[in-house]
Amino acid sequence: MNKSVLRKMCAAGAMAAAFGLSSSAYAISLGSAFTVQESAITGAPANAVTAYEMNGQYSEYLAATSTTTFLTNGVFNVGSYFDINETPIAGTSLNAAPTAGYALYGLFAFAGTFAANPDGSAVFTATSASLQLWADPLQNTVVTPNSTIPTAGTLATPTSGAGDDILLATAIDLIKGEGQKLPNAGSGSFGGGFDILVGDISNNTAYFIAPNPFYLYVDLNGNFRNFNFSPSFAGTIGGNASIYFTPEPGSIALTGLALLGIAAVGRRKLRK
Ligand SMILES: [Ca+2]
Repeated sequence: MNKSVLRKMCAAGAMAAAFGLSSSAYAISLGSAFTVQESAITGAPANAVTAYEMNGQYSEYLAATSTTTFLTNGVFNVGSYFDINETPIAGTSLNAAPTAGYALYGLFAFAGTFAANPDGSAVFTATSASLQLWADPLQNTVVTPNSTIPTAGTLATPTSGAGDDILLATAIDLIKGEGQKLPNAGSGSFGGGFDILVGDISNNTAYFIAPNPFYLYVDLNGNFRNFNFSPSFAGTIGGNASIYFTPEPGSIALTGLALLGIAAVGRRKLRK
């Protein structure tokens, strides 16, 4: 087993642990394969891409709305699809030159509670989340996080170039959402982040071929190092965004039952 696969499996285990999910179905399904058909995007040639992750950069505006509650909204831009070894997949139209090329971006808004500690660390618990994933065929959309405190769930609005954009997925159902800021001293390159799992996704099935339906797991690792909790705070944080897909647990359960059925049939055949 190569290191990246091991890391992926450990990451899935860590996600499951972070979410307090004892179900092995979750542990094995986070970061599972998904397939998109690029010709669903205006101008892109037919090309079915099977990937394990969307990876890119994000920016969010994070603000306290009281000593215990926060709101954040942000934008991520997908740089590449990643394969199971976390290597960018070549030969796709994602971020390729016009007119075949297209961009992908996401908009998110989370609300919840937080607890700040004397050492500068803090823990966030999301209580609501909304997320949209968009394709930008002309690669011309300009959108940045709302830098004022919006209403909970309000997504950033593009300032230009959104007329050609195609809505690929919408989620308003928070399954689980947690965040943390590490202590001020000795934090690493990022120092904090959010892990958000959303479901009840309405998606463009011409683009997202499989799995359907799916959950989206958004892993944000941001530069929280200079973010000062007093505990009042407001500011912009940027970093790395990883987006994973996972079949909805209902479909996993059905698949598991189907596999059990196949196994049972196999044993019966062996006995004959
Ligand atoms: Ca556009």
